[in-house]
Amino acid sequence: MKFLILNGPNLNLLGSREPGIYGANTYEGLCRRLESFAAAHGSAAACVQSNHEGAIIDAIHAAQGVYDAIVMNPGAFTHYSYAILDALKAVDVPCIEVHISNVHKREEFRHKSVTAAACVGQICGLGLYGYEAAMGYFLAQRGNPPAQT
Ligand code: CA2
Repeated sequence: MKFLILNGPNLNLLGSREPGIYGANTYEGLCRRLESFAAAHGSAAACVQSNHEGAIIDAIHAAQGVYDAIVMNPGAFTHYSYAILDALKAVDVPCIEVHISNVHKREEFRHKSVTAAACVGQICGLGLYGYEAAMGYFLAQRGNPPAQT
């Protein structure tokens, strides 16, 4: 499978601040980990991160016909971007929304996702493993489940 791993605003700062919430791993480390996970399952992962809503929308549009699945952490756009919701609805590429932290244990405004309605499902609170869990779901759907570790 070909995965697009799409991360939104501020996730490029992973590992540099707020390790109590987001862990100590860097964004680059996350990308290498997910590329390795994909390769170990006969797949490929491309990582894209942007702090700009329009660039995320462009990446979703460009995924059509190129990627089999999107694993997306829209960052704070999760909570208010109807434009990203519409972009997900406009393409045929299935998406799982991932949040590193358990948004339901945090501020009220983080409890609502407007983008999850266009996703197959949502994973939160599992740290960086959530991205692999989402990829594992798609692999299993394709009859190629990841080995249990
Ligand atoms: O838990 C998540 O993955 C979030 O999507 C992260 C977003 C936040 O706005 C969502 O409510 C939940 C924020 C990402 C900020 O990432 C940082 C990473 C390291 C240092 C500072 C920010």
